[in-house]
Amino acid sequence: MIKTVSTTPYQDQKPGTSGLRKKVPVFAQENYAENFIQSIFDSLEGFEGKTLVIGGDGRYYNREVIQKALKMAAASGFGKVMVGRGGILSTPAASHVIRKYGAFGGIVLSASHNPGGPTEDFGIKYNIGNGGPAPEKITDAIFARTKVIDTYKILDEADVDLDTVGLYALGDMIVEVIDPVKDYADLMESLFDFGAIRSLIGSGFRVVIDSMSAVTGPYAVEILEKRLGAPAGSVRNEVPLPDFGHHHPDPNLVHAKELYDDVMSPQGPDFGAASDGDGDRNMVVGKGMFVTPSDSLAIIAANATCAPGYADGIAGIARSMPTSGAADRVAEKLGIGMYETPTGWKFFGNLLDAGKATVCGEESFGTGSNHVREKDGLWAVLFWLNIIAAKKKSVKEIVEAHWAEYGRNYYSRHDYEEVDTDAANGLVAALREKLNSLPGQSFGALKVEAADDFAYNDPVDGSVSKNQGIRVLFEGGSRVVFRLSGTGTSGATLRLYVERYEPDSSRHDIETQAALADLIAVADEIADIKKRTGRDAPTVIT
Ligand code: G16
Repeated sequence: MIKTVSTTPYQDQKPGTSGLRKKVPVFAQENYAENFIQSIFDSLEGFEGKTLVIGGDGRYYNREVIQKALKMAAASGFGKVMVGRGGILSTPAASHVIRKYGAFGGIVLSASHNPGGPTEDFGIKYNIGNGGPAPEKITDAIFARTKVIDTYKILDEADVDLDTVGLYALGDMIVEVIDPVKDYADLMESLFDFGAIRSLIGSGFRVVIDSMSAVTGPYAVEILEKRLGAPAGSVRNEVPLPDFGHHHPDPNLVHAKELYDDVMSPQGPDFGAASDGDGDRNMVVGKGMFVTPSDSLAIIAANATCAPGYADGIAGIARSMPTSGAADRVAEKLGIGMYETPTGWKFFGNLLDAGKATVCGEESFGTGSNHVREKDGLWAVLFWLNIIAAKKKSVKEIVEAHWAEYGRNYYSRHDYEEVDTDAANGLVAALREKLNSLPGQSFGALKVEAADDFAYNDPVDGSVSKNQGIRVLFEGGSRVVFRLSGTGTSGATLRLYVERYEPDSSRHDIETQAALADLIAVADEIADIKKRTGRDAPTVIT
């Protein structure tokens, strides 16, 4: 029976960089999740009788919201929902399932790299039929709806058994519980040379993946251990836990430090990789070499033809504005298009759909391609293994050869987390005021060439996105960028992105923070970071 429930709107349901992310106690408020889900459905047209995909990263509250979403989808007229067994689908796997089965769209339940647990983070995101995050015009419509919603519809039925693959009836709707791993693993096998990677591993090359007690565990075990023959135990923290084992499932030098230290130790593995809560981020570490996400994008693009799925070459590269310009040099050499978008994977969707870009990447440990419409952690790991197998070189040799050919973009991001929101907004407002006066000013040896607030004109649909980050560009190609994160759930997070280009290969072995020290000091001088945030140092440096 369909129930229509009266509700009152919440005013704080504005989707951020990637969907709505809030603490679990916020989501657990009466009708909070229901309001948002109904607002999604109310903002869509023509889905009656069609298929919706639902899956999440298994974090705390995942199952509860999936049951609500299933009953609401049935009450709203969807014909079928495909849901991963146990409520599990990694974000890239959800994107693939939407595309493969021609679904109308999908609901992805995740707060990505943010911690999970009763007082930690949860999130809901809507993906459209191309498998990618909904563009701003849809998220804006959803937000507008959340502000006025007064009823939602839900089926008054028992919960669906999510733990057994099969078909179930829910009112007039069919629920298909699917194996969350198989379709995705098959896709990876179709893109990469599994034979070559299997031989590499068989020859003694030791690979370790840290799934950080998050969603990629079952995927990594199936692909790395079962299909590629890596010894059992090569995937660590492989069981997804609702609280990620109290860890922060963010694959970076701070939260995946144990893995990093292991790979760097003399007796450690040759290659290490980690992924985040929902499986779309990746970190790649080789012995003696951490690969920055920006370099990873450039190197994957430069060597794309090593992988069978990209043997015919790539059409273009896209990166978010704060991502380093390393990929730009590759695009220039290959004579292909290069696109600079705002932060947020949703901005790549149009470029991928239009065939303008084949590979995309972001400094925030995200890399992916046109195989799905999300960034894809395991895809990036497999691409690296494929390149290593094809070139028969170590990660370090591959990275150093790349720098020697293209120059090195020294790059780092400094995060100031949980800063007072007014202080962070004040810092950005003061920077905006200064933009016109900065060009021509010198700070030591650094002279400002240009300064602006990044705006993006989408070349496919003509939409314009303004105020996407403040750039201060110096003569010689160095730059600092300031942005407030759109994914945090408490206070504000100020991100400072610092980049310096060094063409001279005799200067490619400087420690990153030392290579960027003058720019970091100038960034503080220009933005008054320490004074305005009251912090002496960033919380996270990547
Ligand atoms: C999300 C988005 C990414 C973005 C990242 C950081 O990643 O999908 O496109 O780069 O957040 O965004 P911000 O700097 O606004 O915090 P994820 O992995 O959290 O979904």
